[in-house]
Amino acid sequence: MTRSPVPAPHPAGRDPVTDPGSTLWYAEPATDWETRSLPIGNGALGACVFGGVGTERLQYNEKTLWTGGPGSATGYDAGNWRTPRPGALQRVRERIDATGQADPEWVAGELGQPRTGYGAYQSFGEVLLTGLPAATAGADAAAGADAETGGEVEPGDYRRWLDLGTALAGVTYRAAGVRHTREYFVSHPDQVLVARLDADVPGRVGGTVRLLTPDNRAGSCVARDGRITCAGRLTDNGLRYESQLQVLTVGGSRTDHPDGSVSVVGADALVLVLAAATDYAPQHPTYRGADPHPEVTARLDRAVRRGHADLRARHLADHRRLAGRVRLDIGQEPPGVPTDELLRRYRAGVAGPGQRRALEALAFQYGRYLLIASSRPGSLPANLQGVWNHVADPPWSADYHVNINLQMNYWPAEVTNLGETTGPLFDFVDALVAPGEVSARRFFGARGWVVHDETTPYGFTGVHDWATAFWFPEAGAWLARHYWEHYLFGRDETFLRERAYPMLRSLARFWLDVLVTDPRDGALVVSPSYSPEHGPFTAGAAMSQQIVRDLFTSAREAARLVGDDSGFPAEVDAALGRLDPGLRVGSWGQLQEWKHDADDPADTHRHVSHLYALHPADQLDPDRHPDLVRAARTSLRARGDGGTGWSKAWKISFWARLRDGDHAHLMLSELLATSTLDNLWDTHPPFQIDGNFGTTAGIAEMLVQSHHGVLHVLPALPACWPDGSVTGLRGRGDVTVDLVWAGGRPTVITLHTGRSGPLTVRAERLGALTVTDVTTGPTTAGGDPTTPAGSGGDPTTPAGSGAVPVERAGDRFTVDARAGHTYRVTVAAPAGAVPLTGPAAGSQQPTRSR
Ligand code: FUC
Repeated sequence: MTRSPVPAPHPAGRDPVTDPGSTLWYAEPATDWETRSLPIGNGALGACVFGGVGTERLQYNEKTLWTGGPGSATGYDAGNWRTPRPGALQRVRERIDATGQADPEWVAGELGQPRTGYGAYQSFGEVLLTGLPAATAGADAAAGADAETGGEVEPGDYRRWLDLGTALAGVTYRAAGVRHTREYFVSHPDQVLVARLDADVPGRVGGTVRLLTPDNRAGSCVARDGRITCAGRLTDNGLRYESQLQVLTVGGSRTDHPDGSVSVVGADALVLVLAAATDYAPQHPTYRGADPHPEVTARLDRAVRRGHADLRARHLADHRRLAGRVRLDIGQEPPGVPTDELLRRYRAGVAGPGQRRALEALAFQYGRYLLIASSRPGSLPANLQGVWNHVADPPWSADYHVNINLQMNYWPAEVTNLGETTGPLFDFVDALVAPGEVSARRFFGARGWVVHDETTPYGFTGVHDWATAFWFPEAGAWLARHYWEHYLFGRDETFLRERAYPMLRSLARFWLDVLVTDPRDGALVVSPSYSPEHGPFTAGAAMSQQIVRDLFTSAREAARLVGDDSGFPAEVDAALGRLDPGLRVGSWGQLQEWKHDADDPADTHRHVSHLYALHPADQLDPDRHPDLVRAARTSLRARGDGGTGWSKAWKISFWARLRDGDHAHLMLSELLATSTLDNLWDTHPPFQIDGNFGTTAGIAEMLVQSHHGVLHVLPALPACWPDGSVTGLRGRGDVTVDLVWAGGRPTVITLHTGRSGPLTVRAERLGALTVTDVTTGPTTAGGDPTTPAGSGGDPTTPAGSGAVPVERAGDRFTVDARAGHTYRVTVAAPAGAVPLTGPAAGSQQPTRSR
């Protein structure tokens, strides 16, 4: 029996909820992981809080714990053909050329193969606390656990919560006259999970702590000096894992038990600190690094030395730095009811406008929170479930699907000011290059690299044989767009030179080698080409062509910026000149999904792949391509307003790009009402996190867009958010924007510019402008909307000590910005302005899709 001191407890019993507007909270413990547990995480490490009264479960994960890959019991080939298939690709191309299409089953027979050693993301285990104070049979029935101690949980007093602003989760309840409070966080700076249990009466904290480990591994758990160490190997692939949990007490006594558990009696407070790791390394072909034992030990020792108060302070500073950059006010009101009840009211259509907006604003911040919690530098990117998984066989292995899902995870990253979270994505994609080069040679005899429909941390870049989802060589190019976007937003020239450009060039080389001439018209096309995840194999499906065009265009621009004077830019130019752009208007006015006009107006498939040009790419602009944009709208209407969670999320962004704020909002409300679980996780179904990220990105897209050198504010504001404000959204060109709007039009636009040069802003319903350089003080008034830019006269009227050059042309104005300055633009109502009107929220009727 030993006692180990920790720093003084923080006051127990204080209200743990820091901001009711950004808090998920519940009046009961969770009984179901998927729908009700609350996620916390630091990118590498994640945990789900159940919050039972007598028994607490913290199911936890470490991102690299994967079965499959090298050493897998079933063998591993990375999806590459086990024996060469000379002529197979050519046979498929020839059939497509001869007959116009090929049956997916037949193509899968020619080019696919059964998957072996693919593996799946694993749960690390659970921190199980039993015998916690004050559970009556009734209270524990709610917790789904056994009562081990007596006492009364006072009715209506229980609360379980997750605060998005602080990334603290917790539980509080009163029992037998004692308030018990638990608080949890996962620290990025210290790489540990921390739990603290307090009571407002000394000596009333106690219980038994153990680590549960799933049975698909060979290992053991031992307890010594209050430290539980569980270590071993996954039986499938021999991956080493280790987690260590230190039990610390304030007062009371602590006992190690031979079964690997540690019990505490009569403490004032209890602190648990957990670290976990594996010997995974993102290194082709072995994917193994150092034994995790020394690192886990050192990490935990360091954290314990630091003490709880310091760990908490460092965590708060770290999280707040990211989370606090963006604030959204759309007129939400404190909901005053638990989050599951708020969602129920939203679904039932009985939530008032303030409550509806409360859920919408919460969903926006939740996506940011989840990205911070599941994607921090130093680990793998957010997978299909972020970092959270409780089973050995999660849906789709909780892998990295790259025909939209991984990409969607990162859609909110740049625009909602979380650019740093893209680090794991780029590290992951960089690590795909070595295995992907092998696949590019084996399948295509091509330079560059390739990955298909889905992949794992073990560089699975080949194929499997599920006919409708095994072939998608365009995935790499789509991922490369994120590198380019990262540059466009942040203008980090080193990133451009050292990472974005090499990635774009490598993939462009792949496609230069792989494109073929379409005998129908002599254009360059992708063949075989498959529009995810339906229809026949053809040549030149719209999405394939649009993605390759996007890649070539970005690679070309990047080549110019880095001054590539090799023959590469000319090669790309030549190919671009012959490339079929994949943009055709078909017989019923639709944007064609295939090169031949085969779209069925009754097709409501969840993938709306042929609109890639509209979003995430920026190839279609309502002003410059009205016919194509009209066709995209026709296709989108036909596809309907249903679909899986992520599909609805994508449609928020599509409608935002079409500048239809009410339809974008309709998709948001559909997603919240029909594809959202009580813990606000998106459901495909089942739980799939991409829809959370797509929601946040879609809302941002409604508020700010920044294509082709124009920062467009409030491009798709719905009528039901007439007044509001947002701070900290990012635009391409290294600009951060804060907005205030009233009556549906912007009243104050604040621009924080990271680069010098002209910055053009667009907004509808702009009246006269007053521009202040907040950094230096001069004021410029004017910007008469009728004065065309460059019309000869000075369009601005300097009214301060130094002129801020501003040009005004209709709904646009241009500020000659200086790096590091902040410009505040106050916007008067346009002459004859009337308040924004439109359909009330939810008054549009959704149409269905699958
Ligand atoms: C794609 C989608 C499915 C699912 C899976 C993880 O294949 O078509 O709907 O989201 O990824």
